[in-house]
Amino acid sequence: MTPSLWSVPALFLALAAGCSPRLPDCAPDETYDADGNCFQRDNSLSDQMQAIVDGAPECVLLPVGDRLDMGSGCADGACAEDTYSHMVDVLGEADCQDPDQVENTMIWCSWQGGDLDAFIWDENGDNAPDSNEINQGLHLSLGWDGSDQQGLGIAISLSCFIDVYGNTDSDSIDTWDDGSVYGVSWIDRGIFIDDLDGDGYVDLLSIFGVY
Ligand SMILES: [Ca+2]
Ligand SMILES: [Ca+2]
Repeated sequence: MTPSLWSVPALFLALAAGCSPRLPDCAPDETYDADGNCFQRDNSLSDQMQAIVDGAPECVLLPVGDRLDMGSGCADGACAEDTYSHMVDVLGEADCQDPDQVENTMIWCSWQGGDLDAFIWDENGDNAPDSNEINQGLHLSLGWDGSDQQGLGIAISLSCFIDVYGNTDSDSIDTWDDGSVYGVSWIDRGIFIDDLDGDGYVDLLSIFGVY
C-alpha cells in the first residue's frame, strides 16, 4: 500500500469543496484571472518555488508522447470524471477495494497493476464502484510510463513541472513537519504532483482536468 492512499482523499476533499465550473484550456505560459479568462502569467518564480527547483534534480523530460493530456485530465484514453463503466470499457477490468477512509462511500480502483488509479463513488453501499458514477480524478504512480506533448510524466524532476507551469501559491505547496516539500499543485489546472520519498522526482501525479 502506497502513501498515495492516504494523501489522495485529503486532496480530493479539498478539491471537491472548491469545485468550480470548467474553464477554458489556457496555454502553458498562461493562467486564469478572477473571471476565468486566460492571461500571460509572471514567469518569475517565488522564493519558495525557486528553492524547490534548486533542491530538485535537473529536469530531463520524457520523450514526447500522447498517452497523457494534462489539460483534459486524460491518461491512456480515460479521463477525469469519466463514469466507471466507461473506464472499464477503455482500460479493462479494474481491481477495486474499499480503503475504508471516507465513510465507505468511495472505492479505490486500480488499473495497469496499480499504476493508474481512481476513486469511484459507491452510493448504493455494496462496497463496489457504481457503474454510473464518475471518477474523482486519475492518479498515476511510478510504473506508469506515458508522457504528454511536453514530455511530462512520472519519475521526472519536480523542476520539470515548475518549468512548464510556473508559480503556484504557497497554499499549494505541501510540506512535512521539517519543512521539506512533498507536494506541489496547480489547482486551476487540476494538476497535483507528489514526491513522497523526497528524492526530487515525481512519484505520484494526480490529474483532475482543468477547473
Ligand atoms: Ca456500489
Ligand atoms: Ca520521488
